[in-house]
Order: sequence, then structure tokens, then C-alpha cells
Amino acid sequence: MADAQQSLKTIPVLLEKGDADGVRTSTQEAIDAGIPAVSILNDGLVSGMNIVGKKFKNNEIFIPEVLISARAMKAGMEVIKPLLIEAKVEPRGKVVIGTVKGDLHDIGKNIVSMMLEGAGYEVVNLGTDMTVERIMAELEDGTPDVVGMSALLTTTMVYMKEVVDALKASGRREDIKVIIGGAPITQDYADEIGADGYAPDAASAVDLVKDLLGLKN
Ligand code: B1M
Repeated sequence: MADAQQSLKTIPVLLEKGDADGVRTSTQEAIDAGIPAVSILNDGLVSGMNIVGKKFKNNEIFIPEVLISARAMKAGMEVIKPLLIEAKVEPRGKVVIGTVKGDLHDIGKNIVSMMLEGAGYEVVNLGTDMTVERIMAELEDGTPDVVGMSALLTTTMVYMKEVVDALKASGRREDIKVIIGGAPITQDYADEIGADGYAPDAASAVDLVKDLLGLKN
């Protein structure tokens, strides 16, 4: 059991270093040592990504490091995913996310997306140039807990209001939390268009979703 605990402790350390091969190997070792997949997910991978998120928030590390850690997280997830599906571990919630119509900037949105996945949410990433019609088509598959929108241009951020208004018109607005972000976005703008929240960075976006869904940790 001592070895089992050791492999679990190693995962966050390797993940923070961005060592994808190491995370993959340690995740497999933890499985072989009999640690439940949920525990490997929460105490190993998510725990490591939380450290990365906090450091990113505090400007102790920067985008390249986050992307490398996110890749390591993905390597570990690939190993435990079949076991999680087998164990029927429910995601913490479903988030549909995209960069709004006319806007092709997706680096920040993809970081938010990866961090949310790392935190245990099911994420449907609609990419860039996301239209109202595309979101509405996605809602036909069921109601997500959160719709997230990103914009990097002052000319495209106005489209966020069109999405909020379309959700209202469809009668689904009350069932879905709307969060927004991107360099030109502010809390004032979120209030103005009637979004539920704004996050200045990816780690804050994860905290915001957790708070809006009333989850404890
Ligand atoms: Co463009 N660009 N760009 N660009 N670009 C900016 C945004 C700009 C500020 C540069 C400048 O002039 N100083 C400027 C916008 C000016 C304005 O509107 N005020 C600009 C412009 C003008 C343009 C074009 C119009 C240029 C042209 O063609 N004349 C054009 C537009 C194309 C289009 O979208 N239709 C254009 C094109 C491009 C590239 C394609 C070359 C490339 C994008 C590549 C890509 O994304 N795949 C690009 C880039 C790279 C930039 C800069 C340099 C960097 C953006 C970036 O990726 N930042 C940018 C200048 C800058 O910001 N310094 C610039 C890193 C990223 C991690 O940060 O996206 O802010 P960010 O995401 C953060 C947070 O904002 C937050 O979390 C992320 C991680 O912490 N966040 C969210 C983001 N989304 C969130 C969603 C959330 C919550 C948080 O909830 C859902």
C-alpha cells in the first residue's frame, strides 16, 4: 500500500513538471497498485492541475507551462478514461464553450476548456466563430449546465449579448449559467449583457463554474 500511495503522490508532481510520459506511467502504476480510478483522477490528476491553475493565477508560471501540463493531464486521462467509463463516474457538469461569431482567437478559450476538463467537467468545445444557431443546435442534444463564451476583439464581444438574448427567447436561459471571458471582457460587461459571470483567466473560470453550480470543491 505504501507503494500505491507513493505512485498517487508522484502524479501531481510529474503533472506540474509537464512530464506526460511520467504521468502516463505513474497513472498506470497507480491502477496496477489497485487505487480506484476516481481517486487517481481526484487525488492525482485534478490535484496536480489545481496546483498548475493556482500558480498560473499568481503569475508564477505562464501559458507554455500550462499547455505542457495540460498535455500531461491528457496523457493520464487517456489511461484512466476506460476505467472511469466502466465505473460510471458522472462528470461534475456539462459545459458548452466557444469563441463567438467573427472571432478566430482560440488559445485562451482552449486553455479554459482544458482546465475545465481537468477539473472533471464534460466539455463540448464548439471552436471558433460560434453562432447562435450552432449553440441552439447543441442544445437539442440536452441542456448543458453552462454555456461559456470567449471573445478577444472589441468588435466581436457584442455578439455575446445576442447569444444571451437568444437563450432568453428560447425559454432555456433560466436552466443554463452563462459565463464569459477574453481580454476585452470585464465584470461590468457581463452585468450589462446579463451573463451570470466573468472570469479573467482559466483558473478563475474553473472556480466560477464550481461556484455557479453550487459545488463544494
Ligand atoms: Co489577434 N488581436 N487579431 N490574432 N491577437 C489581439 C486580440 C489584439 C489585442 C492585438 C493588438 O492589436 N494589440 C487585437 C484586438 C484589438 C481589439 O479588438 N481591441 C487583435 C486583432 C486586431 C486581430 C486581427 C483583427 C488582426 C488583423 O487581421 N488585422 C485578427 C482578427 C481575426 C479574427 O479573429 N477574425 C487577429 C488575428 C490573430 C491571429 C490569427 C494571428 C492570432 C490568433 C491565433 C489563435 O488564437 N489561434 C492572434 C493573436 C495570437 C493575438 C494576440 C497576440 C494574443 C491572443 C492570445 O492568444 N493571448 C492578441 C494580443 C494580446 O492579447 N496580447 C491579439 C493568450 C491567451 C491565453 O489569452 O485569449 O486573453 P486570452 O485568454 C485568457 C483570458 O482572457 C481568459 O482565460 C485565458 C487564459 O488565462 N479567457 C477566458 C479567455 N476566454 C475565456 C472564456 C471564459 C473565461 C475566461 O469563459 C468562457
